[in-house]
Amino acid sequence: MTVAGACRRQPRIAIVGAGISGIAAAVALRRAGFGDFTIFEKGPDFGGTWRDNTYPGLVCDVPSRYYQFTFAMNPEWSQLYSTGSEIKEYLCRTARTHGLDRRTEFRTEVVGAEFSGADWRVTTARGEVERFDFVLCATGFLHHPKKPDIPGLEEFAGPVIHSARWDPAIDLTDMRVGVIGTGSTGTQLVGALAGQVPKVSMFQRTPQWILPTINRAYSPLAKALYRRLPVLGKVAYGCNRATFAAFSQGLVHPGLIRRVIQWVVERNLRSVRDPELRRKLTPDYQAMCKRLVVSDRFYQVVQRPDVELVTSGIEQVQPRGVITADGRRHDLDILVLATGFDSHAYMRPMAITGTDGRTLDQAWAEGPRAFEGVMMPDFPNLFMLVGPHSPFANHPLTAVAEAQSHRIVRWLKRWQAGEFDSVAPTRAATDRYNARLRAAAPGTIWTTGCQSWYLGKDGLPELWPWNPGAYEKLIRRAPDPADYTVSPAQSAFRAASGK
Ligand code: N01
Repeated sequence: MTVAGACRRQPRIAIVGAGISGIAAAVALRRAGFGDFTIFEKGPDFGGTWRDNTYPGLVCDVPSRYYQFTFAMNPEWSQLYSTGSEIKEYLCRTARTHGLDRRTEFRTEVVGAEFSGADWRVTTARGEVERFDFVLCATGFLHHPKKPDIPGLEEFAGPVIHSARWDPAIDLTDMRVGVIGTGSTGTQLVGALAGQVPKVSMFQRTPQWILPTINRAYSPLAKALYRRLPVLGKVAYGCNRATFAAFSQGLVHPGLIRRVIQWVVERNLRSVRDPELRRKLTPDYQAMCKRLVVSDRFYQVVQRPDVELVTSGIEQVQPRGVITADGRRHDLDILVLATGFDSHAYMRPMAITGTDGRTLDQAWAEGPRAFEGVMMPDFPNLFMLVGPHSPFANHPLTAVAEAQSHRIVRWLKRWQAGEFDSVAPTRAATDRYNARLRAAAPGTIWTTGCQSWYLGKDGLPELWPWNPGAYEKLIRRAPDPADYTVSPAQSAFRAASGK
């Protein structure tokens, strides 16, 4: 497609992934009048991580009045922090309301995308190849379960199940359950299983700070008010946003918020009466260095006689249980791996090839890098949603995805106006941007002495190191043409940019 005579041309767009960010992007495209898009989704439904995760006790730790799209405010949330299934239903409903089911190819995995010089050739696992002007990678970063490398794991006689691949058909009633991992998932699982099964053994490698909370249900009256007065939903969204902005200050700057949070979590830990158990549960790093776990019941549950916190390291798994470094054997009937995700994969293992045969693996040899979280040099007309260094620590991805969709639509409009055929950020701009991120990283809580899935190969967080509000401001402003290389019409592009 050429720029000449290209007035009001319609781009063909591929969106890979029908989770939160894929839905946000597709709705933004629709609303901006871009109707020629296909969503490729490897699973059977919308919802992404909220479709894949169905383990008992799954509750979102961001209030639902904030963890929702601004274009689809839901008055019907049943409680302050909604369950995974309620969020999944909300996402499916929103997608269908906006007609996205008609544009989605479910059970269709994209395995590769190659830039031909003029457009993208997108290949599915069935071997079909389709051509698109733009590719939007909305694959998220919590979708590849991480299996621990523990000797003997394959020998275990009972089921071994990752939390993100929960099997509701398994009857746990008489089972002694081993849960490996103490992140957000492990703590929620143990909270839900305690009392429902004869025994839960929780294998802890690193203790977590726990932020206490109260999850309350919305009364029928409250829901009716939210239904009748939509402004209430907007007010609640705004209040939550302000609260999270204040909380985020603690993540990216030392100071009062950090001290307050530290005080709160230490006080919460004092609810554990047994000093020995309390000692075992006490982290040796600052609160929020790892992603803060939010729970209304974990400390109560871990003090139950039918719950054991095992802190001696796992040496080996045997057919009937686990042997720990202190020589003890823990008899178990099922092992649940709450061991997290390969959060650095992003859209991999898709094989993505940009200009001059440059592959994504080559571009990311030193770790995932992007320009402003959404684009990469050498990969023209390819956008990421919630890409590297987006602000996703305790911040709702709904808000991030909406802001990034706004930027993508802006580029599509310029393409449609014939300003360019392909656009990518320059390497120089991307290097400068990433140097700024690296320079700011030491000021954040994430580099204060803990291991976490936030950290990349270089030990620095793959997170936006400032307040999320600053990111939204950045991504919603007009891109600076000096940071981009466009083809073929540099002059038309610059003239339109007023530079
Ligand atoms: O995973 P994690 P997660 N032997 O990586 C341990 C989101 N989420 O699934 O700390 C023993 O945080 C590991 O130990 P250590 C949220 O963003 C959100 O819990 O590395 N243990 C750790 O304890 C969250 O942050 C909600 O020493 C091993 C645990 O496994 C993200 O998902 C709910 C081990 C992994 O913790 C991931 O959370 C749930 C081994 N070999 C999840 N390997 C909401 O509420 C790993 N571990 C929105």
